[in-house]
Amino acid sequence: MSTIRTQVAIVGAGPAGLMLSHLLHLQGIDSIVLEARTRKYVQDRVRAGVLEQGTVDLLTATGVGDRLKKQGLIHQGIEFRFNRRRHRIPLSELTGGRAITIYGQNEIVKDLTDARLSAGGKILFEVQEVRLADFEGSAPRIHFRNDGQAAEIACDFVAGCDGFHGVCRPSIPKHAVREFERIYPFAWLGILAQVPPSVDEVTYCRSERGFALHSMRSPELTRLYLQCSTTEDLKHWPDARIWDELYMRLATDDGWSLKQGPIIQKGITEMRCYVVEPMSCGTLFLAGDAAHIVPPTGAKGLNLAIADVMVLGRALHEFYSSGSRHLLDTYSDTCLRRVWKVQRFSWWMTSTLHRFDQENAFDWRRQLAELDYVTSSRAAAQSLAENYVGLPFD
Ligand code: FAS
Ligand code: PHB
Repeated sequence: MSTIRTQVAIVGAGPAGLMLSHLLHLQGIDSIVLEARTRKYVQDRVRAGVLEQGTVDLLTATGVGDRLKKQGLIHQGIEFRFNRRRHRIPLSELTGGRAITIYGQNEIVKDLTDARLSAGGKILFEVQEVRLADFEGSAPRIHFRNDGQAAEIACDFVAGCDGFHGVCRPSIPKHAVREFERIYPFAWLGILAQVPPSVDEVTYCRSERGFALHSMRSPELTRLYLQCSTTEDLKHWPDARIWDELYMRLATDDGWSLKQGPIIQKGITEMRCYVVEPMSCGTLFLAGDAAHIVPPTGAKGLNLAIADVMVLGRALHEFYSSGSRHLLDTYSDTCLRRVWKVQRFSWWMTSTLHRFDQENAFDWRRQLAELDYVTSSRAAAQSLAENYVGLPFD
């Protein structure tokens, strides 16, 4: 069996794992990334699309922002729709010029993978049976199979960036962690359509028939979501039914209309809130969806993953440059402060814009009052805008 030596072993080639490997490379710290899927699979996987200002600034500052700069769509506002009326939240005006950028998560994964491989970085795709060992001690190891051969990595630290369904978090003994969870009684049916967007900015809609969201990926590609039940079966959603439902939910009284086109991708996304505390155990550090899940209503999952690895990258740099473990020892607390604020915002967006089975007429009116307040009070709109473009890093 071959043993590979590195400083930081990273499990997962999603945005968290790849960004961490990139940050460590820029600081002269060696890492290896293990990924269960093929390169094509992770690069084609349609997920996030909204980047906070801080995420864009970090990608640009670390030299992987060229394509983002050329192809990203900068939005200085978002729109809320309710009672068939449109209300714009001027994000940039309310946050001193900060904005969001529309750029697909899969494009970021492409940019980071290219940057890592062209800099001689090591990413092993299609590995199997990843198993962590001795991470509670000072000499962690990762056992795995690569091309059918048993192999192991000996390292100083393990970064668990393997998402919610990975192996790193479950490797931590149950008694060493506390879990916080809320699962919503609905899901999102998401589509990617080959048609120009019918809105200029990301549009959130609360309608009698349920939530709907109009987003995009480019001037030719539209991304749309609608609230559906958790037991929904895609075969009961032919394209025509999806467009009809979106048409009805997004409708306004000012003549706006929804452009329709070929649907090239469909998927159902569950809606859950989840946090594990602490986000580290010995030499194992969790980042991104491996440690926390937010419902996508606040567009925060990817941005939170990047925020985590920015903190972890700094902590590992401090350790390797000065021997101090201070930032490593405070990594979990530092990240959790932001995680819980983002959980709060994502919960607010989800509970204000979706229909709940158990709701009554009072809840319905209260939701409307929430939206009326946030679209008519500058103070409330500013709070929303500050959260949406991304809270400043501590
Ligand atoms: P990821 O899940 O992206 O990556 C983990 C990687 O680990 C995967 O490549 C996986 O294959 C690999 N892996 C898993 N187990 C392994 C094992 N045992 N061995 C080796 N590798 C393993 N977030 C936003 O900010 N904005 C949005 O607009 C948004 N929209 C979303 C829409 C949808 C439909 C979904 C599902 C999510 C959305 N999110 C959004 C959240 C999403 O972007 C996640 O937060 C983001 O992918 C988290 O990145 P990672 O933590 O890197 O995890
Ligand atoms: C997306 O563009 O995929 C998107 C936008 C906003 C969200 C979630 C997803 O809240």
